[in-house]
Amino acid sequence: MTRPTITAFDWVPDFAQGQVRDLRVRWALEEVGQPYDVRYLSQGQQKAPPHRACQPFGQVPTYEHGDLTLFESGAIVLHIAESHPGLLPDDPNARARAIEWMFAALNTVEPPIMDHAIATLFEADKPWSRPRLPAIMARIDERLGEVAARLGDREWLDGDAFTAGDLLMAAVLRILRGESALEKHATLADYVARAEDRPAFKRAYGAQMAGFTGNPPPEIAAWLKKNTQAMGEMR
Ligand SMILES: N[C@@H](CCC(=O)N[C@@H](CS)C(=O)NCC(=O)O)C(=O)O
Repeated sequence: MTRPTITAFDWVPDFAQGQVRDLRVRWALEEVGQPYDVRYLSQGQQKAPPHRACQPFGQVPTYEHGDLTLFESGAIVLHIAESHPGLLPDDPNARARAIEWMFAALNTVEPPIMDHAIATLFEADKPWSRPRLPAIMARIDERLGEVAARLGDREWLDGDAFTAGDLLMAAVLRILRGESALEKHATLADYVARAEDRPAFKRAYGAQMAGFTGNPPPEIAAWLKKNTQAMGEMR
C-alpha cells in the first residue's frame, strides 16, 4: 500500500509554528490511521515552478497519492475523510452537516481570523492596520459568539461524534489560541482544548514541530527583525 506525500515548510517564524496548514492534513491522516510521507520545502521553494505545478498559488500543503495531486487543505481533509472511515458519519444527513461545518470553518469563521493575523502580524507595520483592528475584533467576536451559541453544551458541533467539521473548526479557532478573543468564549476555548487533547492532534502537532529544521532566508530574517516591535505593539 503506497503512502500519500504531503508538503510542509522546513522553517516558519515562531508565531506560525504549530499553525501551518499542513497540520490540518496531518491531523486528518492521524485520525484515520493513514501513515504519510512529507516533502519539505525551504522558504521560497513554494513559488518555484515544480511546486506551482502542484499548487497554483505557491503555498503548502499539497497531497499526492498515486495519480492524484490535490491542493487546498480543506479539499485534502475532505478527500481523506471520504476515503477512510472515521471523520464523516455514515448517516447521509449527518455527513452533509459535517461537510457544512467544514465550509463554515473555512468560509465564514476563518476570514476574520485571518484579517486579524494580517493586521497584527504580516502587516503590523502598515498604517492601515491599527485603525482596522476594532472592526476586525468586532467581527471575530460576532462569529465566535454565533459558533458558541450553536455548539451550546455539546461536545462536538453535531453532537457526540468528532467529525472533519470539528477538525477544521478547531484548527481555525486555535489560530486565536491564548488570545482574549477566544478565551472570552469559554465554551469555545474548552472545545479547542478538547480537540487539541485528541491523540491524533498531538501526533500531528508534534510531527509538524519536529519538521522545522531549516533556517530563514536572509530577507525574511531581516523583515522579522524589522517588524517584531510593530507585531508586539499590535497584540
Ligand atoms: N487556502 C489554502 C491556504 C494555504 C496557505 O495559506 N498556506 C500558507 C501556509 S499556512 C503558505 O503556504 N504561505 C506561504 C506563501 O503564501 O508563500 C489552504 O487551506 O491550503
